[in-house]
Amino acid sequence: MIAETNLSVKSQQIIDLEDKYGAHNYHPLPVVLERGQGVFVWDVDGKKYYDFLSAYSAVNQGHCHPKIVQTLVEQSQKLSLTSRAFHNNVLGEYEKFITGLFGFDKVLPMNTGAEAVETAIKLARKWGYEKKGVAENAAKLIVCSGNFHGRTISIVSASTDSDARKNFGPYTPGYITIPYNTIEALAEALKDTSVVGFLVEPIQGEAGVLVPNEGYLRTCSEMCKAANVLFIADEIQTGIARTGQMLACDHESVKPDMLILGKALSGGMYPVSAVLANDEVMMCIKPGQHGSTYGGNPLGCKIAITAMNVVIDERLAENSEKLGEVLRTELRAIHSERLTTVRGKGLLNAIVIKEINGITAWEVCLKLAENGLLAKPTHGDIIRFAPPLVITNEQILECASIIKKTLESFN
Ligand code: IF1
Repeated sequence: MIAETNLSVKSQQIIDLEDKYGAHNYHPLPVVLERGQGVFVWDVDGKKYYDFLSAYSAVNQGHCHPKIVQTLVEQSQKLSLTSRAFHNNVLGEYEKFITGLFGFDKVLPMNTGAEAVETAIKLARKWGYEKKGVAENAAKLIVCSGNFHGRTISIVSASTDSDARKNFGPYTPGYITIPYNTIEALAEALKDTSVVGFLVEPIQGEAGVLVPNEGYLRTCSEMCKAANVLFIADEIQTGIARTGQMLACDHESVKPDMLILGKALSGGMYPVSAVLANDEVMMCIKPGQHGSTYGGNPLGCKIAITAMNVVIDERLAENSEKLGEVLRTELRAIHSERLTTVRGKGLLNAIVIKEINGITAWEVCLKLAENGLLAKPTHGDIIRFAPPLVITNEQILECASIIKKTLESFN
């Protein structure tokens, strides 16, 4: 794959199919992938790339991890889906495993991240009415500007990004929006006694890997406790070892009242998401009040158990912590007037590109792809770098030199 103009015939034919028959809800980089293994992906012409996006941190365990594939193959030939109309022999095993791993009484299993966020919003409201005593239909949720929590109507109703929300109204009411990483704003919002929860990303991913001040999460969780408001951590992107700890909240020893997981919970093999909470919150939902056809299916549960054991057995959080430091050090040593900022935690990082002579982050990503590294810009000038957590020190150093070479090639 080289620049947008001269793709191989094979790649162009495949892209033309998407263009003609598929919704245009994305603008992908002009690369057509066919195979993935570990930190590498190959395009249809056999060109090999480092994957520095990891499907937005869903393949933390690396592409097509053999142990996760094996679980998929085995369970899919036994029992894939029963619905929750009946019990199955896997769900209880998974629920015990995942609640024990993260330290909560119970889990509500869903499929996509957005579904889990919607579930958390419903749980917070239900708890607010039935336990906190908020007047019916008056519950409010505090969210942060710059948030990304998914693409459903109730979630984009909380968004401050015009692309995410414009012309999708009327919007779901009941949100108070405050600036991210600003304690005073949270203190003010918490004075409203109809607030039931504070929904926050420990690091704002889509906003461009915005890492809050040291102590922000701890102070927020303490303020929420004092105000009898649920601290709800959306760890769909920051969780599962991505930032150098199992959860980004772990960096400050913060235990959220509700934990939302997705993406790498299943190692990129199958949509699995989850909301974890203790009984005071979780038992507010009674039979028939929430659910989903695939939620808690035996195939997804088995895959999630294997995917999480891979994270533990291969010590991916430690690797993420160590190699994140290496990557940021290497990137900060690059002398390029285009490279203005390097930021991140663990292996969730981003650089900010200053446009010079019409060279934007998009052009940089096209050139990175030519040089064998896949990454994609967000919000125009930010490039997120998030390789699978199985990457080695040698590979990180090679990727840093690819990034260095690419930036210098524009000089
Ligand atoms: C897209 C990025 C966007 C998430 C957090 C919930 C969800 C996501 C913190 C919803 C999903 C994905 C969605 C995808 C691009 C990517 C993304 F931040 F990761 F880069 F959009 F902001 N909470 N993030 O990051 O989970 O329903 O997708 O399973 O929609 O373009 P989902």
